[in-house]
Amino acid sequence: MKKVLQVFAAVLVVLLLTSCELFQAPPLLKTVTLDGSLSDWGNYVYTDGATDSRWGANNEIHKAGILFDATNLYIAGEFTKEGYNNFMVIVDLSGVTGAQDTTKHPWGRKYKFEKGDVDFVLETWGDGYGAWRFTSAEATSVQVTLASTETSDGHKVVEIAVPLNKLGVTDPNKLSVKAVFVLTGGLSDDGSKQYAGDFYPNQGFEAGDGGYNVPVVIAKTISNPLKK
Ligand SMILES: [Ca+2]
Ligand SMILES: [Ca+2]
Ligand SMILES: [Ca+2]
Repeated sequence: MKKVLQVFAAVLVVLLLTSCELFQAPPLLKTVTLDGSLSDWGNYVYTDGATDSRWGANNEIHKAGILFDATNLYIAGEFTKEGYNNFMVIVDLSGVTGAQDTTKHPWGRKYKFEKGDVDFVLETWGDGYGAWRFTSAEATSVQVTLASTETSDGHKVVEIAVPLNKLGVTDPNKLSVKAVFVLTGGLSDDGSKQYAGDFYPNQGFEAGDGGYNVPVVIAKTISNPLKK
């Protein structure tokens, strides 16, 4: 009888461990194809207001998304932009230690998260990009893969893949990402203001000509996997 009980107990332990494993199912999200079409993003691509830019229809974020699989971080965007304005994404990766803010950005952008650090920043103007991994000491260029197209109404559409191992991610199974998307401009001549035309998600402080005291503190982000 004692033996039966022991076997029963052993089976119970195994069952318990297995169910724990199930509860910790890897948060690997989705693999997308880099073809400049966001149709494969499903619910992972979000729509931003079509008329909520401080700078009008030519500097507008329409869609944005971020997700990952076992090997890549993926970024999606649909936007319009003028001049040197860019579609920018600022990313905080769980388990990676980055920078307090974007001070080390080679083009001098001034943003920070209210909560979290900056691990990766990408800016794109459609058919080209700049991308950097941020640490407390420096921002180093990262090579990514980019596909871009243009819609019939002149929106630029981008799909980007960044190898997770270039971002310091060691275990994608435990990864969560947090991000904000900005239609960014530069700094005012005296460096006191950072210009930003549109945000996704909306921050709530959007106002006036889109010039904000530096650094711009990002309060609202999107997370994947979604926070429960
Ligand atoms: Ca695609
Ligand atoms: Ca918008
Ligand atoms: Ca917006």
